Amino acid sequence: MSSTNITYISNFYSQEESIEMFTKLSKCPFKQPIIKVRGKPYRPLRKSCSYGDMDLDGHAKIGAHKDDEPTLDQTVDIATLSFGACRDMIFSKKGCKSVRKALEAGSILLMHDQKEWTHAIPPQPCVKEPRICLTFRRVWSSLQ
Ligand SMILES: O=C(O)CCC(=O)C(=O)O
Repeated sequence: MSSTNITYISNFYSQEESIEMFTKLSKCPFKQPIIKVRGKPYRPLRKSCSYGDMDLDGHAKIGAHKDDEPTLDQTVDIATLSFGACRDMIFSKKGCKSVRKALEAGSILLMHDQKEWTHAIPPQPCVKEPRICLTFRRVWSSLQ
C-alpha cells in the first residue's frame, strides 16, 4: 500500500465520537450548486460547504483526478476525515494496478506526494446512507 503514498488509520475517532461528529456536521449548510462540466450544467449528488463534502448516498461519485491545483502546497499532506457511510476510494497510476481502499467512519486518510496518482470515489449504489468528509489542504494565500 505504501507505493500509493497514502497512510490510512481506521478508528482515528472512536465510534461514539464519529457518530457525534456526523450528527453535528449534518447540520452544516451543505449546498448542491449547479456546476458546468464540459460546458453543460450539472447538479452533483455531492453537497459541499467550505470545509467539507456530503455524499447523499452511494450514487454520488467523483471521477479520477489529482489534487494538483497551483494554489495547493504540494509539500504538505492532504488529510481526509470520513464520517457516516463507508465509501471506497480508488488510487490509480499509469502502469500500476489500481488500489481500492475503504474509507470507514472515523478514519483518517493522508495523501502524501500524489503527483503521479489519481484518486476517485466510484459509485456504490448499494450504499444507502450519507457520508461526510472533511478534507484539509494547505493553500497558498497568494501565488508568488
Ligand atoms: O470524498 C473524499 O474523501 C475525497 C474527495 C476528493 O477526492 C477530493 O476532495 O479531492
